[in-house]
Amino acid sequence: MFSSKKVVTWSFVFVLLLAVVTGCSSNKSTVEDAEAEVTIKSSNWEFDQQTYKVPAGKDVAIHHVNDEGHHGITIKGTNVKIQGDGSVVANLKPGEYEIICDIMCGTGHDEMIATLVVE
Ligand SMILES: [Cu+2]
Repeated sequence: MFSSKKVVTWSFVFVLLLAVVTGCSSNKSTVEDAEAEVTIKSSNWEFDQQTYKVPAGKDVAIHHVNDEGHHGITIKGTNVKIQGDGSVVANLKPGEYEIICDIMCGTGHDEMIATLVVE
């Protein structure tokens, strides 16, 4: 006896396994297994460096830490956006990208600009 319920269950398991296998082979890595990392620290009202460098074409863990105040970063021309403290993984093309604070943090907000060099 081969019930249709069983067929549905096994199909589901198969699809799930397929998803796991293809998921592993994709290049979307986690913060833990990124190939490089960079930490951007914010205070009132500046980033701890004017320029940050990361390798191109690699999974880079980008960390944002608020040392003082409450800030967030957006890296223009990429989909990197971290509001408050946090980390994301990005694989970027070579170039220079502008890092800005994207949380209205007060007087010096507009001056919070840095550069991310990807090479
Ligand atoms: Cu700001």
